[in-house]
Amino acid sequence: MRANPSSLAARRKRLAACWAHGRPAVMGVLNCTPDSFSDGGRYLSAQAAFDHAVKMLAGGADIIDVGGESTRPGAPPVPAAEEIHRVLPVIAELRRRHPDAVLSVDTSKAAVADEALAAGADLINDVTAGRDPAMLRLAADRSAGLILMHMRGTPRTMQSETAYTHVVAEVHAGLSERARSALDAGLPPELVWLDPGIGFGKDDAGNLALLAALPDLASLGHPVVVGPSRKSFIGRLTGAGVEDRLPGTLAALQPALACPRAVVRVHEPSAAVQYLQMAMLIASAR
Ligand code: HH2
Repeated sequence: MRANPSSLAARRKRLAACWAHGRPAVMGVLNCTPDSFSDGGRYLSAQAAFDHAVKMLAGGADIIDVGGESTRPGAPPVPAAEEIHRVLPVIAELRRRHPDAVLSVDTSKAAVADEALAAGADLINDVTAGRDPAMLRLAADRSAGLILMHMRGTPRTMQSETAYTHVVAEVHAGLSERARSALDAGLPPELVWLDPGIGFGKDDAGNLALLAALPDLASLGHPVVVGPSRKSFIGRLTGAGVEDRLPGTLAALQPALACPRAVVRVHEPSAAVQYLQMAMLIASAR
């Protein structure tokens, strides 16, 4: 089923406006899950999730990423019906009350993405880069944005698959191949966003190398997404506990400043906005 042209035009307009501030766009994480690694259980009720999203929008978030299944290492899979039950009321209410907000659904199931797009989502955030064969076609049919994130294996197995010969070359080649498939399915390049999958089956050196190489990923010609927020590599490298990783998170956003169209996926959008604003002002004063 194709959406009507006026809603497609509105979606295109919202997505293009993500970079209206001239800095990387900030995506606020909204986990409607009982078991996410840093905020599991906090936003399980639709009201708590909605209130948190509104707070993130007020703090400057350009995009709200609503997820109903944790991807932390070892997380159990969630049936599609349960995922839909967790995310749909939140997306529908956000769309109704915040018509200009860019809304993303964090799912790897086309059935969940389908419902979320119908409820008002603009963007599919797929941590499996379109492993569900229906996903690329769905995004193309609906003119939805599609984030293709690199991950080896599944959340259950990924941490046993962290050995690469050349991590940057292999991850970029994998994403380039997935982007090609998305273009072949009919998506235009500006709707295909690429993410190296920080923390998804990479060791600490791999995560650092992929962050440093974010501008090289951007040179493939697509917007890039990066999600280091609060992740365990920051804890291992600095000794900070999960609640105390904001400074390390902000430092990890720095490579996004060198990309023409970047999105940073974070748990504390207002801090990220402030960091990016100041960093841009300092760079332009040089
Ligand atoms: N990281 C997480 C989830 N989704 N999507 C993209 N595109 N990039 C990421 O780096 C990414 C992601 C994991 O973080 P979080 O959502 O906070 O945890 P959980 O998966 O446990 O809900």
